Amino acid sequence: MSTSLFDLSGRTALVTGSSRGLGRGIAEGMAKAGARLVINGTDPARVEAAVKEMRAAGLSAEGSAFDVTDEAAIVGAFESFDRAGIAIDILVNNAGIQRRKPLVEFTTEEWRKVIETNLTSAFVIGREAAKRMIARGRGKIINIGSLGSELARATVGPYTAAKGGIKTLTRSMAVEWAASGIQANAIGPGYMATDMNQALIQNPDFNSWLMSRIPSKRWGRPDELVGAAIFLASSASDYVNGQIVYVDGGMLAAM
Ligand code: GCO
Repeated sequence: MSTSLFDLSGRTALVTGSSRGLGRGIAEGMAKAGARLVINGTDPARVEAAVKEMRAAGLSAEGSAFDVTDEAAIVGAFESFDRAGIAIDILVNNAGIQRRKPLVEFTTEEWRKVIETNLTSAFVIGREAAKRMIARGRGKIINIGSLGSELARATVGPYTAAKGGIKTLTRSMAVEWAASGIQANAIGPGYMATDMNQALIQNPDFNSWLMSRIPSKRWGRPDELVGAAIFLASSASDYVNGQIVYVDGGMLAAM
């Protein structure tokens, strides 16, 4: 079967939070599928390093360092893309943070920081990307959700609330923008072995519980999100809208 259905050649993808972690894995996978990648992060030096490493690997990459909670920086970044003639064909709203403590101990400021980083950013960046995608009559938006988009775990209340919002924001984007040729979907990673989860990975009691809950009996690898990302970024998903694809080793299927 032709692989052109999954070919991203000629398309430019912006992946937020892609200088490391899940975002970096998704960005590299999309670049290997032919896309030109715009690498984002808050730290210009880390973004530059990621771009250099990807270029050294023969991949098409450039950097755009901005804080996804800074609306003026986001608007400025898209205006710079406009001036440079860069059309963002694929947006992956990946940037996010995790904070773990009992809900009653979170300050309102801590709550706001998680919601702003994990949810509001997807709205603001999605809005700026969609304005331009609507004008072109096509675009792909992929929001990164979580098992927390469906289920709650104690001590991660703000993150869970944000990721629940990602699921329904994705549906809102799909409903409003599908007629303009935009497909808006989400990926729900399960427990992936990333820096953000190192505290959990190092915890024997948590690992024992988690392995009892995951049918695949293992943590996921960041590169295991690439297939779903390429599917949702490519022509293979042109009639898929408002969906969340879980890559979770079967965890959501199990009681
Ligand atoms: C946690 C983890 C989870 C995972 C992922 C699961 O503290 O439970 O950080 O939130 O990262 O989101 O889908």
